[in-house]
Amino acid sequence: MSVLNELEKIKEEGQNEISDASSLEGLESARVSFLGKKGKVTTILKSLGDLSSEERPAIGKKANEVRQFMENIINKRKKELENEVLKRKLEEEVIDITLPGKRSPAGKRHLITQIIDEITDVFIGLGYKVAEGPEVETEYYNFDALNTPVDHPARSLMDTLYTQKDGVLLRTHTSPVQVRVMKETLPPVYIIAPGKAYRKDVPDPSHSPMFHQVEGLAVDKNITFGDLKGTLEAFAKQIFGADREVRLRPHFFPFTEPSVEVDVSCIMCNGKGCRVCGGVGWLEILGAGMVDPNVLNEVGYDPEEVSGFAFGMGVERIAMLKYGVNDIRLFYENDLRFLEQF
Ligand code: 2U9
Repeated sequence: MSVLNELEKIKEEGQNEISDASSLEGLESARVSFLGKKGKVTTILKSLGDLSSEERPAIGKKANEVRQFMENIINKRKKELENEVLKRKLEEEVIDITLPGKRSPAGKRHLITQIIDEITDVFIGLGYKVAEGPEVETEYYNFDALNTPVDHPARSLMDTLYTQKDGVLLRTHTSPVQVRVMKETLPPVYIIAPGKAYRKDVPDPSHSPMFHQVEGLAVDKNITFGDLKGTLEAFAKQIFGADREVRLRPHFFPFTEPSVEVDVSCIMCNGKGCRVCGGVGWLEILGAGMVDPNVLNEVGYDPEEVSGFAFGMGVERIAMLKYGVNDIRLFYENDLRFLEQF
């Protein structure tokens, strides 16, 4: 068979194989067998040099035509097969855009954080600044500077969590923050100190070894007990409702004199007496008093020049009263069914 006939046969053969190729892989192996390095057309093209100068032009021309022809039909078939693959993929991967989407669960602030923010907002509104300080404190800032005698029961190993290091403890209240601020700045001082406090308590429905406090301090010229009462009334009404009444009962704290405990009229029964307030009509919400002159002296303030009031509240207690939660431990168990309610 002449080379020209052979080329014609290769052309027909190639045409069939290429149009029969049903996949991109099949088409590629057809291309290799005709146009690859050792392919049928390539082999003839490579052997052109062995031909006589009479034969070479016609055979060379034909061989190049066949190569060109095959390249064209391979590219055409390739596009067809690629379109088929795409079409199949589009059919298989249909997305029903009418189906409802998957909602990702939205988180929220912990109830204790919400209450701290709410209380903070009330005092920001009254012109107070927020102050923070270390949770690991010294006995000096936590007790001594706050007029708490060495033999006071709160300082005992029973009630306070001491570290291995002498004179270093986990703060039992956020009051040391106010002591630090007063030592660093001159009056007037209007601050609140929100944060964690620690006490050596065994957990039960109303005790937790770690809890949160918001304490407040106002020191200025001519601060009176009346200012304290007005401030606490404004606070109680904003947190517990506009028709709340506030009642002060005498109490004792080492760092304030006089000292009081503060009640609001029961949020359930408005003072009539019910299950929430144990029949008395009042709920205890915080402690407060006029800053003891000994504390003012200790931080370098002159009690003859300035006076102040201070108050302290347990955030968990406020949250429990406001939402009727009956066990403080619920705040720390991280059961989403509980936390999600707020
Ligand atoms: C300075 C001076 C005085 C902060 C105060 C209370 C009264 C109080 C308790 C409430 C419930 C703590 O969380 S609790 O157990 N606190 O009753 N705290 S006066 O007095 C201060 C603070 C700082 C320099």
